[in-house]
Amino acid sequence: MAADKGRIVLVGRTGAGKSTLVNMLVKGNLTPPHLAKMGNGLHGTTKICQTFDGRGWTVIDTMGLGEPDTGSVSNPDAKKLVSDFLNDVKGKYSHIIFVIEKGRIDIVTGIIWKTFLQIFKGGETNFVVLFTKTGGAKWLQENLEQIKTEFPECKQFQYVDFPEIDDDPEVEKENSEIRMTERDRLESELTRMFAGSWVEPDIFRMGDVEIEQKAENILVYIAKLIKSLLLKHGMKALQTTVTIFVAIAELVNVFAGGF
Ligand SMILES: Nc1nc2c(ncn2[C@@H]2O[C@H](COP(=O)(O)OP(=O)(O)OP(=O)(O)O)[C@@H](O)[C@H]2O)c(=O)[nH]1
Ligand SMILES: [Mg+2]
Repeated sequence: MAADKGRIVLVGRTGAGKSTLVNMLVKGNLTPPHLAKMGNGLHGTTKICQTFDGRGWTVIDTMGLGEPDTGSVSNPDAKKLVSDFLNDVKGKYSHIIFVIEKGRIDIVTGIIWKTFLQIFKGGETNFVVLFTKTGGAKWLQENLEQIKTEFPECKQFQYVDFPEIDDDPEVEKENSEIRMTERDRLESELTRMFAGSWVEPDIFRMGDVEIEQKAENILVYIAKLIKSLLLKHGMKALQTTVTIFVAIAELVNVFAGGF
């Protein structure tokens, strides 16, 4: 099907709501069977990058970053993980969307955002930061000025709330209508934003060798970033599973030479 509305890539932390967005945009509703499997937000559900077409959209769903369920990943695997990711998201886009669950702007989200900036360098004009589970427009309106300072590289901010499927048919009927209204509003906002202008991030033109190099650079970059954050905030602040693509310990060993 022709992607006349746009071609979107969704990137963000585990459980942010990327696959839910795929289902709403490409299928139009959350009625099972789902196109993209959705999770409970705790463990990574989407393990690979997948492209979906429908309702005029092409949407690339990516695996959640930040909380992989595997433990430590060895360096060659880490590099392959990143270069595979780069190859999967290499493309032209109408919207490059960073998806965040409301209330989850913290150090981990900060690291993922900075990694996102590295991955999609050259595509900045079409960046969107999209907050999910906001419970309406108010939260973003009230916090927009602060949020803009957290994401200075981005010029477009949006919110959405697609309530989860409810077992009670009466409640579900209402939820389904809310989701449809939300979908239509979000779609018209997305269409308004860039009105047919697409971007080609730098990786779009890269061959295999350059992608390999970029993957290496990104790993070194993340390692340095984490090292500086550790120095600034101390180990405690980062003792969660800060494991963007690979385990911290691995990054430390390989690139940073210990802390
Ligand atoms: N209330 C509400 N719940 C949402 C929204 N978006 C997603 N959820 C719920 O959040 C959970 C995770 O959603 P997913 O769409 O699987 O998240 P994901 O970003 O694809 O997660 P990974 O594949 O693990 O990276 C599910 O229980 C969804 O029903 C939203 O806008 N509002
Ligand atoms: Mg998913």
